[in-house]
Amino acid sequence: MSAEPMGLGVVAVSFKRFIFPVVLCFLSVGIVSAHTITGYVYSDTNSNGTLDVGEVGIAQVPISNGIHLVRTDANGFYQITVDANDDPQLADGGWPTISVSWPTGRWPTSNWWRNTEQIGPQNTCNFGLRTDNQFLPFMFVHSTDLHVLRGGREKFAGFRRDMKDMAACVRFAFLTGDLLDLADLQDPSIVNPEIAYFNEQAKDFPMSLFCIGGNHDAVGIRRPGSWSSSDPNRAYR
Ligand SMILES: [Ca+2]
Repeated sequence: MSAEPMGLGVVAVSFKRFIFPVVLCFLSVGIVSAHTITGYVYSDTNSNGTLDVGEVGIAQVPISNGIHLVRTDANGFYQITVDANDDPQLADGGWPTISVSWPTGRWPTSNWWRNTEQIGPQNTCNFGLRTDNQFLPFMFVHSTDLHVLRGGREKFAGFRRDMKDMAACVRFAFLTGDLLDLADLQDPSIVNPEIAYFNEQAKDFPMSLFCIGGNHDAVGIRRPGSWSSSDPNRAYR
């Protein structure tokens, strides 16, 4: 990969082979043993997000559990193990997560990552990829540590407007944590409005939007007594 800075937060990139999105591997306190996930990466010719009869596998596509990487075989099949003991930081909450890195000329037809709650007890997970025209220079925006709502609502709203203006030439925006403002240390009365506002601004974003949480996005884990362990916003959810 070669990269040439184009301005604040904008990079023109020539990918030789793969787009490599990164995803944190979130593990659950309740998961204590390793288990294996299997599935296919396939050419989703009708782009419906489902592996249908006649759709074929794609070889040599990387699948990651956030720590380790495997590649699909000649039939598009992969097998990867997730283990809660692999990363101590993940003991705060959440689920093991796997993700696909799609080749140049492809784009996912459904979510490019799944956690084990979404995958379910069958431990099978398929990733569909459609063909995609990708012209050079391939441009995206990387923004980090937004800390929404620090500085007020206008900051993220303004960022969204800027992205709308750039949507014709920028393929996607990539936000890395911290997405929220010290959400690990704050009460629900502060954090939940931040989450609601972030989701509101992220909805129907003017381009594909990829987000990765940071350490302060582990909601409420350093605010004992303020958050229920069953709260759907708590920890890495
Ligand atoms: Ca299909």
